[in-house]
Amino acid sequence: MPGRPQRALIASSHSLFGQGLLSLFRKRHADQVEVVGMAATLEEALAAIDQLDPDLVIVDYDDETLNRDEFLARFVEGEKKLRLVLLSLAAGEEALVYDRRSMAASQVDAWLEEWSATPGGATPGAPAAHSESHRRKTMKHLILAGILVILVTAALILGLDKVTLLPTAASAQALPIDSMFRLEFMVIAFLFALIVVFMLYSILVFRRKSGDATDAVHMTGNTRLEVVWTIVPLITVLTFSYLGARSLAETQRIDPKALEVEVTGSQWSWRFDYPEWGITSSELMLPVNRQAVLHLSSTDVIHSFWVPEFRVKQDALPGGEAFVRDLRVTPTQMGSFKVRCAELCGLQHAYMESPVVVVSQADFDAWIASQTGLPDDPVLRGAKWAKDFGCAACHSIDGSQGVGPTWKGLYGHQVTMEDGSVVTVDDAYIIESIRVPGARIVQGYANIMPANIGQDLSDAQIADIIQYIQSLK
Ligand code: HEC
Ligand SMILES: [Cu+2]
Repeated sequence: MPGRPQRALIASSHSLFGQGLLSLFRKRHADQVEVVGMAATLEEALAAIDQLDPDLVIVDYDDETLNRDEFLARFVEGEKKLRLVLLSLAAGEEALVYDRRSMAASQVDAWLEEWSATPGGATPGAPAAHSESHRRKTMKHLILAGILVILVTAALILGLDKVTLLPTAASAQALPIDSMFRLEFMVIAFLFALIVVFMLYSILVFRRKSGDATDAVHMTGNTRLEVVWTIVPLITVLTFSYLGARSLAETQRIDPKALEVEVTGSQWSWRFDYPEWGITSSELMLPVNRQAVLHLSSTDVIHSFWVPEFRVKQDALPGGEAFVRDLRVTPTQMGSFKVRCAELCGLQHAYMESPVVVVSQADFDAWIASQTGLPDDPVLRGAKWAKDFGCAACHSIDGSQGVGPTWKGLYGHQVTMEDGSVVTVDDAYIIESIRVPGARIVQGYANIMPANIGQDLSDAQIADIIQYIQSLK
């Protein structure tokens, strides 16, 4: 392998430096390095370079009278490119080479060999930005890592497509939301692959070989790369905010013929009123393919109306008219779903679910007809009010313990209050309990019955509830 020995010029004002190297090369590397001359100053070196045309210049790193920065500026960074080695023999066991790299004296031999075995190649230890073979190697790494990024991205997109994060999409509003999700997953998959592939590739391919104590190549920056990694994320974020705003507008598009439903959340149930027909229901019945506008409010704390199949979600706020929020859904699939409360709202928050049923227009009309006629039996009516107004969330009718006392056998019984007084349950007591829940508190229970739950109940409805409670023996 070794061809013609490298022609070296030694620059040092200390003759010992040159003599030492000279004898080292003569003894050990005669076939690799031939010292063609020695220079004590920069001027001498310049003259010698012109005359002798050496392949490389070895500069005494520690020589203060020699200006090594001048050498670097002229021959590494300047016009005339020349292989330049800065060698320090002063630092005891350490030899310093080319300014940024230091190596143990024991490594210098191996380094010299590697160095002379690559004629025309880069000076080992020097940033070899201009070498053709280095460029080829860099390209090879980039192409390999690029292919890996594409493969990992594709695998991630396929994998993420298989994961069902959300149930079937059952509303028109779900479409723009799901397509945003898909797009975001793709970009996320690509960015994840880009970062992780390059990181793992570097960790594996460029890991330190055993016995190598050298520093890595010194880099001060790469303007092109920095501009790219600022502009690309900027464009990505701007694109997503534009697409997001467009999708949001699409989910809020108003259909003037929308079906109006008033949705009231209270701890811990939902109530649905259809003002057009004066219907109150504990389940949300919707006709398919017709937009429904839900006017959301709350009687107590903040709740959040969420049917995952419809994708859209909106808080239900207490505070009256001014705080009513609208949510628009156009169901596209018939079937039974569930509305959940998506805002932690107290003890039974997790069970604050109500049925949502999407039916054909004909079935919807039939349901409306069946709801408008009220049963003649006040007990049946009372049961309906207890369900529709959410009393059942806290009061059982079978004697089991709930958040509130059971209604089974309540009427006519003696109840002990918090202050020790005893009350016999009659109409007046029940009316008071509903209208002013905080007036008297049953012993062993907290004062958590919603204070304004009674405000939407008429006296007649309360009378029905009393009959209903009376019937629960
Ligand atoms: C968030 C839970 C909750 C809801 C909803 C609720 N209550 Fe209550 N209720 C309680 C608790 C707790 C008590 C016992 C403490 C008290 O006296 O305020 C109670 C007490 C009562 C009592 C007195 C019972 C007794 O044993 O003396 C009546 C009657 C009553 N509620 C009726 C209703 C009616 C009617 C509704 C629906 C319109 C309703 N409650 C909704 C929690 C609730
Ligand atoms: Cu809630």
